[in-house]
Amino acid sequence: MVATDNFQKTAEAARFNLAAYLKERQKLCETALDLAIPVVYPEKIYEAMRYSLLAGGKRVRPILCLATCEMIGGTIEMAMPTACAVEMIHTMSLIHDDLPAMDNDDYRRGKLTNHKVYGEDIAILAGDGLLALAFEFVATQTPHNVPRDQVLQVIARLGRALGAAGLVGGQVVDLDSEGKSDISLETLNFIHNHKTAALLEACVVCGGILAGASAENIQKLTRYSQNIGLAFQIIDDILDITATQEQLGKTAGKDLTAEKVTYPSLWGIEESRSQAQQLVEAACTELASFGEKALPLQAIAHYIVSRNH
Ligand code: GRG
Repeated sequence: MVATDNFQKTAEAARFNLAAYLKERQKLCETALDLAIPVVYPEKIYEAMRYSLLAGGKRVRPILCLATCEMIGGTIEMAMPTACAVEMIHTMSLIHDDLPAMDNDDYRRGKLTNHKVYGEDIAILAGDGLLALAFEFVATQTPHNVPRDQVLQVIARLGRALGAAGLVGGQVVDLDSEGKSDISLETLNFIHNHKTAALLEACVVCGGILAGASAENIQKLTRYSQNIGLAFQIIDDILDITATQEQLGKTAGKDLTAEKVTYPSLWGIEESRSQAQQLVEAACTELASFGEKALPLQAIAHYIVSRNH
């Protein structure tokens, strides 16, 4: 049975070239993001927004959104405005996270952080500008073959994923936990389910909504994305210990220096890796009913635990 499973996994992997897929999707996203923000007066703010948005990054979130829309039967065009929006939102959260009032980081995506280049005032506004544009972009750029009530649902989902019930709430508990060594697993899960998993869930679920997914399929997508969301953060914590600044594009070892409670600090590296692997297996199982159409999302789930940056 195990031999058959392994054989099937190898055969599927051979049929699906993830590296080529990611490269092609990254290129599509780069082009769309570049076109999304022309530089006009007052140039300084558009340049600051573009500086962080076009600084690279793996583009995992927009690619998840596109892949889900396609798996459910939609097209890349239907999901591209939302894909751009989730990357704008993710980038704004990184800009604000890096500010001296929060994580105080000097490097991000291999470059100086936004506030180091443009100053704190403009960095805050660049984040605000990206956040506002994200919603405008979904509302005005989603093609009209997507029913308007689905667009409205996407806007509502994104808003919920970002606010106090999502990223903002997770960041608040994270800030509150700083310097405390007695953080429980429950609190750690709360932080990362909100700070990291909520946006990944919104990417996947919104991709499904745009393609008209049924309520049952939305449930499957929700469970898939919650599992990969937590796995993503566990690996992020491991990489903070094991990867170099060059690989990460930001300061390495920050969690250790700040004596932050992380998954590896609670479980150790090997157990953390094994937990992440189990979450990814569970995520992939959720998509079994989609057959071959689920290969991209399943391969992305495996990439999340095998990545080195
Ligand atoms: C969203 C309104 C609003 C405010 C932001 C600052 C803040 C509130 C939240 C912090 C969210 C945060 C920084 C979470 C960390 C998520 C994470 C694991 C980032 C790393 O993502 P990667 O590895 O990075 O995908 P790249 O650079 O590849 O995109």
